[in-house]
Amino acid sequence: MIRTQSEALFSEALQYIPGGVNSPVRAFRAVGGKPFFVNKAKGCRVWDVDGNEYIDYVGTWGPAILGHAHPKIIAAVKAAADHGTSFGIPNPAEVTMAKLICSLVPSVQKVRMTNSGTEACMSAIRLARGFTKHDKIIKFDGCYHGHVDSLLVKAGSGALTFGNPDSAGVPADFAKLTIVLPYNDTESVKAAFAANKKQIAGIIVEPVPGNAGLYLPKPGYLEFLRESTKADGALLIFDEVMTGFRLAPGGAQERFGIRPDLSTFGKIIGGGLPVGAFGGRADIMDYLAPLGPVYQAGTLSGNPLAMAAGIAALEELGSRACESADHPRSHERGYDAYGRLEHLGALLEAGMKDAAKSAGIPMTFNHCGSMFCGYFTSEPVWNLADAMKADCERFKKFFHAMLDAGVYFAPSQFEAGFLSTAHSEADIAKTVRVAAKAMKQL
Ligand code: KE4
Repeated sequence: MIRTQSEALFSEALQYIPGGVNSPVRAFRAVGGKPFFVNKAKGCRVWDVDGNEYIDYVGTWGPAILGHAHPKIIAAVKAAADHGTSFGIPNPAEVTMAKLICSLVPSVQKVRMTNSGTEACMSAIRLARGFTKHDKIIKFDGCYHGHVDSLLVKAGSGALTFGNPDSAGVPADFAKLTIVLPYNDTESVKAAFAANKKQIAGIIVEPVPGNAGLYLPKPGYLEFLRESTKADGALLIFDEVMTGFRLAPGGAQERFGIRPDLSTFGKIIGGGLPVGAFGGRADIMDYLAPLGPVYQAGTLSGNPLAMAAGIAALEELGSRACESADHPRSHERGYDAYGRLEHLGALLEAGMKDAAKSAGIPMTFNHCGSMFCGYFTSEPVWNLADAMKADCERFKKFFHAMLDAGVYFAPSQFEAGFLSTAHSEADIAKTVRVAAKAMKQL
């Protein structure tokens, strides 16, 4: 594929933006080569500045669950923009959004909007510490909760008592209050609570981790985290920035039947505009300013354009019929967005597994609803250590072969892929056909 205009833009970007990008994963460092620049997106496709078309399985990292430029979202943003872009004064859309989130997610009795998932997770951690008056936090390796100082932490030498910074600029003293444990492992959680009795403010966890590829909770694991936190007076915080409103209308907590104390959200509820949110039990949320002693704020929190886009997205997701003329089942009444996403996820998994088998390539393909990751390993992947066994060199070759054939997967073996209601069975058939061909060259 010719990408001369993207290359020229990247050279220019490198002069003004660190690494030429506003978020590191976009720089293609994990797959080599140079990023392409997009100036148009519609449905499940994006077009780069050289006019190349790609079937998009990144979906701007989750927000585009209805596909790009969904007409109802675009219309909502245009209508809202005519009345102003920001007020810094309460606006009706904030109430509509809060009621929608509370109605869709039963564990959320009150919710506060932010401008990113990072802010949501940072605020939820501060709230958990303020409410419990405990300082330590447990997180899991491979889980990402935004670039929060206290969460950019890797397992420390005293793994059960404190962590070490996972980024320059994070003071060791900050990291010491964060304990990092292996995901899907119950013994380490028991040992951490035993070694830190009544010192843990909370566990923050991606219920279905999507930031080291994608792996699932083992049966009973999330229930175990719920009981362990309750027994010690710690809070259970579900980071549903990625899974929220995607894995079910009420997110992973609905899919797996868990009631966390707090949850964080983002992505889908902004319809592609900057957004985050955190919510949960009213007795905890009421510790927030201006009611309580935990301070949290944001100039653009509840921004009217982001609210309009997010409300349109949630209402469309909840509508009973998915509007997409080219989908063979869209005419069926009651064939709703979530049923369709499950169907497409299963179709992609079956096709990719067949492609790998026919090419004689070891691949573990994990999926949960419309989130997925194909790891180039023959081993099952249940945590970060398993994921690290994947053949990244093979992934790099596969990624570029797919990209040159017009299929855009996440530019890292350690990222999740996302389906949308705008993907069709024909798109998946093409993707699988191209993947089978690419795998034969690996
Ligand atoms: P943001 O601050 O990027 O809105 O959200 C941070 C965040 C928090 N929690 C989870 C579970 C997340 O997946 C994220 C952000 N996800 C990444 C995808 N790996 C965003 C892509 C990027 O960083 O450019």
